[in-house]
Amino acid sequence: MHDLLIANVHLATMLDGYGELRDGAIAVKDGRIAWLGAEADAAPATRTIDGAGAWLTPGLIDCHTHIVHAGNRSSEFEARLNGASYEDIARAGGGIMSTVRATRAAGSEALLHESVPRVLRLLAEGVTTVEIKSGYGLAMDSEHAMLATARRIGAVLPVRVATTFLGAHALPPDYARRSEDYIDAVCTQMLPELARAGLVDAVDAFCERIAFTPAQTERVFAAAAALGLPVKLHAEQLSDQGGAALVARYHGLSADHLEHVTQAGIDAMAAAGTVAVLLPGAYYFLRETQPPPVAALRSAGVPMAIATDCNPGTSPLTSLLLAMNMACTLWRLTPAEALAGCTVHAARALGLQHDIGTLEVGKCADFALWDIARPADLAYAMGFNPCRMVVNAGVPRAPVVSWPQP
Ligand code: DI6
Ligand code: FE
Repeated sequence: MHDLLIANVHLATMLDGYGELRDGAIAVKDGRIAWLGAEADAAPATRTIDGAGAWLTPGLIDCHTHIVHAGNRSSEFEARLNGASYEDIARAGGGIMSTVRATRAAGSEALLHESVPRVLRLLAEGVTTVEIKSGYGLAMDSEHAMLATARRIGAVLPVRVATTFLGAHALPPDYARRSEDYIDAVCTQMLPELARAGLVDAVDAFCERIAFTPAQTERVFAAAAALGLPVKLHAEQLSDQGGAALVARYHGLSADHLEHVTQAGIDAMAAAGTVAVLLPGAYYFLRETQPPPVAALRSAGVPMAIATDCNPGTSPLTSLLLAMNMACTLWRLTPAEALAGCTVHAARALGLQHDIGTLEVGKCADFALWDIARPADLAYAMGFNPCRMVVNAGVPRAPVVSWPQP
């Protein structure tokens, strides 16, 4: 006997496009998908939920966020719109270092309490897995606090959390003009210790003129490989650094941003099976004008994921549905590609494709139920949330989760 049957639903399995199965039902046993098929063939279960004609998709996956951080940068946003220059803001101590200062100063409790409301916004829209990066600590204790907070979020809220160590995000002021020394610390102290503490699922870096060089990035990747950890990369966001080819050489899970990626980078990703994680929120917020080469990625067969990049500086975005809409309107992804980008391909970008991202027997029973007429409605609407119910590993919940939980 199955534990749970959700009947009277249309399924988007996300196998081959939407993988539509109308007038279907899905059964769960021990937190996993035990059966799915036509409503008429469903066997009785211990508990049955009437889906009342809703669409059921895999739970959404936000595979690139910096959602754990303290403070925000709205004053910078406002100053810029009142005519302040980048230099004015930097002189006033703004930019990424202001978030580093706020994150270092916040205790673990404050970090949790500031971050949870953002995560709740994602959860209300059917997100069941979120990736969370460090990178606003840039020192052992504060990077540890960020990753431990990410793990706590996964323990206290109904969401699976994948952690990513992004020590090579920016050069901290205490290492000014000593970037090689900082990369030494990242590779020989921070990463090994944080990995030993079980806080690191993957390793990321920011390879860019304003951050770290390809050679420094490669040192971080080599350290990750030595620890058996998968890598991903902020690549080709502002300029072409050859980062996509570099991360592909390390069989990376993903190359993220990619506005400036070349055909050689795309070919290397296709050969390695590296996912392209596209981040329309940052493109929009920075008013970038060069879109990622979606047509070339598509024709090379590189899977495209979509994520919020939720961060206080370049993408203060906590709606994965809006990111889907932006990917379609700004870059001409199809609604089916956008939904695949937040399910099947996002799972692959986290190395979790065996467990989540599609509706298949044996996979984890993470679902979102939507009051929509067709799957394209998810990418179509802006600022509208049709999520009716969410299921985390077989456990149904309301979309809106209260905090602190009763
Ligand atoms: N790319 C970005 O857009 C953010 N980090 C990165 O690697 C910027 C982070 C910030 O400004 O706080
Ligand atoms: Fe990012």
